[in-house]
Amino acid sequence: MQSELRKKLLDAFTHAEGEFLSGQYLADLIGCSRTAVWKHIEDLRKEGFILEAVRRKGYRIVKTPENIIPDEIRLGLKTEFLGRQIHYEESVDSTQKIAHRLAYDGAPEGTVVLAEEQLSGRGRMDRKWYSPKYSGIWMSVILRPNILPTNAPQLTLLTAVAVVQAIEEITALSPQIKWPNDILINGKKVTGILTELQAEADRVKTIIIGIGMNVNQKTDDFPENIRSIATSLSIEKGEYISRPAVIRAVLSNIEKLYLLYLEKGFYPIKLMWESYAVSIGKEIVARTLSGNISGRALGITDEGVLMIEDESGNVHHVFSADIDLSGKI
Ligand code: BTX
Repeated sequence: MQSELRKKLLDAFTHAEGEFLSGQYLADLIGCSRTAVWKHIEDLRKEGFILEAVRRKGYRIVKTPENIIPDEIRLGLKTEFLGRQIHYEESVDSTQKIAHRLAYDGAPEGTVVLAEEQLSGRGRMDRKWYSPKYSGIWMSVILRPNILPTNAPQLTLLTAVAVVQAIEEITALSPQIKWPNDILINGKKVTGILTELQAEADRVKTIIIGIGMNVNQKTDDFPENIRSIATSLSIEKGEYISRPAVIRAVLSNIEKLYLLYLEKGFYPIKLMWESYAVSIGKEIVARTLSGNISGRALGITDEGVLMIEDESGNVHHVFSADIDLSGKI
């Protein structure tokens, strides 16, 4: 949208002080058709403005874009070390990249990288993670546990539990986990987790946990290729959700579970994880790089490895895969 048009529209809404402005009024004001007004309103929505449209009344602004202000997060944050250092950016390629660099340069454990948008947000196996401006939480967390590299996937599962508990606390929704890293609500993906390592042969130096949470997107905001599989907290709850509140809850739950993990090991986390897992006891197909395995998901091992029992009773250990819950190859 031209910056002059944008300014005229925003000025009009500012003067309206939350009252509705009709489509015709706005069309006259900026000298365009009502359809063009609607397009401009959509542009504002993409920038993070929350606009209400009501037939015969017109449009009004409910909320201006909410930047995540690091101080606002720190203010109510009940953690000892997680999120005490927040590296905040408006727009980045990927928060993972920045976190890797900060970790390499010696950033303290608990440092968090947050961005309003990612231009090349990444998922597992070089997949893309769609991270539009202002509507989600795109964040990477730096941890330095003294564990073996083979145990690093446990941190993905730990983070999944923390995210589920945070969503429950803030929205009272009941998410489920699909092994290893998808958080689903009503069968659709609301959060993805990507764990990356800086490690030596026998020791983890740093774990970078990337968390992508869809918060205030509407269904139409998702690109067509993921519209049927993705959802946001706002879609599921039917209301606007404050991102700083969700961030605080996620960070404090990660810290709580991480301290428990360092003290007691993975077992208590494993029990919690299994209580949220959607696949356990079900017929599933694990699509791995070396082929498909179908059978009943038995649970996870103490290392966080998925166990599947096939038709002949053989138990397969799956370290990395995409899970299909339909049960058919
Ligand atoms: P994944 O490989 O399990 O999921 C990636 C797949 O999920 C994509 O191929 C696509 O089908 C679907 N997808 C892409 N974007 C979205 C979305 N916004 N909502 C729902 N589904 C989507 C999951 O990988 C790990 C994602 C981690 C993202 C965080 S964001 C902060 C950090 N920085 C970064 O670059 N990645 C992580």
